Amino acid sequence: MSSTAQIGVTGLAVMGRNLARNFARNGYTVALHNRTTAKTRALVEEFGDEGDFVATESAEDFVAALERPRRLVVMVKAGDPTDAVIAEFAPLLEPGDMIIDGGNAHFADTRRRERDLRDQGIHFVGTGVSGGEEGALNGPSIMPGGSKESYASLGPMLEKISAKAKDGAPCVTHIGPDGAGHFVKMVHNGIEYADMQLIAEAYQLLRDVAGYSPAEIADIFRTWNTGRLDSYLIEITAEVLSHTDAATDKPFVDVVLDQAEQKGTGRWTVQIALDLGVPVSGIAEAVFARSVSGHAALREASRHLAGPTASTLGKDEAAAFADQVEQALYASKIVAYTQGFHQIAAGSEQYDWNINLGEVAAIWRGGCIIRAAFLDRISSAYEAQPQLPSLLADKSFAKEIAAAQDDWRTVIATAVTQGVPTPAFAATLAYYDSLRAERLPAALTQGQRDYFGAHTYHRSDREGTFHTLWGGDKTETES
Ligand code: NBP
Repeated sequence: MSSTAQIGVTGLAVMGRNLARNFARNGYTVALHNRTTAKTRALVEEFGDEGDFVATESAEDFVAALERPRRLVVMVKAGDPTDAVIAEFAPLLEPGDMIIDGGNAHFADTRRRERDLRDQGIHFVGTGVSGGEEGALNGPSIMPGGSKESYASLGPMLEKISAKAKDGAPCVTHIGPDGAGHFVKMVHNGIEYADMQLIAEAYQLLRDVAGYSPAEIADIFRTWNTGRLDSYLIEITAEVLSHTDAATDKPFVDVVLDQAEQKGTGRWTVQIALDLGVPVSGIAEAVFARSVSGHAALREASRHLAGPTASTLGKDEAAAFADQVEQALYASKIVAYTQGFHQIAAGSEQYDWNINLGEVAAIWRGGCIIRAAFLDRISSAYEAQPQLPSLLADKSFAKEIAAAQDDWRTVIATAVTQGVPTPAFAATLAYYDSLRAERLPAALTQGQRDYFGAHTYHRSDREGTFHTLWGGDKTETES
């Protein structure tokens, strides 16, 4: 077999198949491989005329079809299947070759795999790919980690197949070494959870408090989508809300079981945030909200619990309330992104990745699920001040939140008095208020810790570590 393919894709389920087609449509010769060979043949039969494919049926033939250094994209189920594929292909590769894992791997696995393959001279490029199957075909947002050398060889190809932002910039950049790409993809998904939950809470308020129908709420979201909330998620939310179920003629959203599922990247984001000590409360509440929704038996057993007497607003009040909800949604969204970017900064520091936060925001402007007009603003904020301690420290975001905060508070207060659960709205506001507080009750917490565990405390008026003899005469000792 002659080595003509510039890139190869193994794992031809929806994502791999569409990525392979994307490479081929962009003029690359693509070697194809899948454990079940029927899928390889089906791809060539259906889409063979889209470009140059080299179908192979064995690992040896696949590797032989690739020009050197070999670029081998793995798009299989994350976890053990990825290790199995690496174990199958690594012995067939040579120093300088690249294995590009485009699956949703945990970044710790990516770090392990990169380390193991480095000794063999193989570049392992853990790569986040966002945009679902449509993105994979027409241009995803791509978050590659791995070595600089691998990006020099691979980058131009990824730039070609990636989504392009409105200004034409490719939605891909070298994120950083080893697991950096998969870490950033994980946080992207965490932010996605928060964004979706905030939109869902806005919907619930517009439905239960303002009394709008799903079709009316779809129109409200369409209007919002022409302003600062302009984003893919708001756009598809309007589509989902205006959809009518053909079988019952009811709004689609009323016939779907209200139990949200998850694949795990949101949970990982929160688990890792806890390890890093980063408060991602908006993302965490979004993950917990899905969890609560899935506890069907617990919810059933709790329906009798008392709540407030709820009332629906009149027409004029409802319109004004909808404007307030827009303010609340925007303010909470800024906080959720602030938390996500804090986590990326913390991960970057912990693992020495040197991630450019402005570039991360820039490559999320197109192709990915959280693409939104306001990522342009985040990107500019970090470009102007790469060491920005928090997005909330950016003057323009701080100004917008200042303008939104009265409505933000009113909306959450209304939700509380009406008994409508808005965990992500409330958590993001609490985070905002915690950050701006002159004093937090953490001083009292320190006192309690010192009382029961002699954990010591620091004073605000002088240096040192102190302990009060709580069980004795309450004198203070210094250690
Ligand atoms: P799946 O995650 O459903 O994986 C199916 C593929 O894995 C098939 O090609 C299958 O081969 C292969 N595979 C399995 Br399962 N076990 C294997 C093994 N032991 N050895 C070799 N191959 C094995 O596919 P997907 O939905 O296309 O996703 C691919 C990756 O992309 C996943 O990591 C996913 O998390 C990630 N991702 C998905 C999306 C999305 O929207 N779906 C978005 C972003 C990232 P077979 O045909 O022989 O069974």
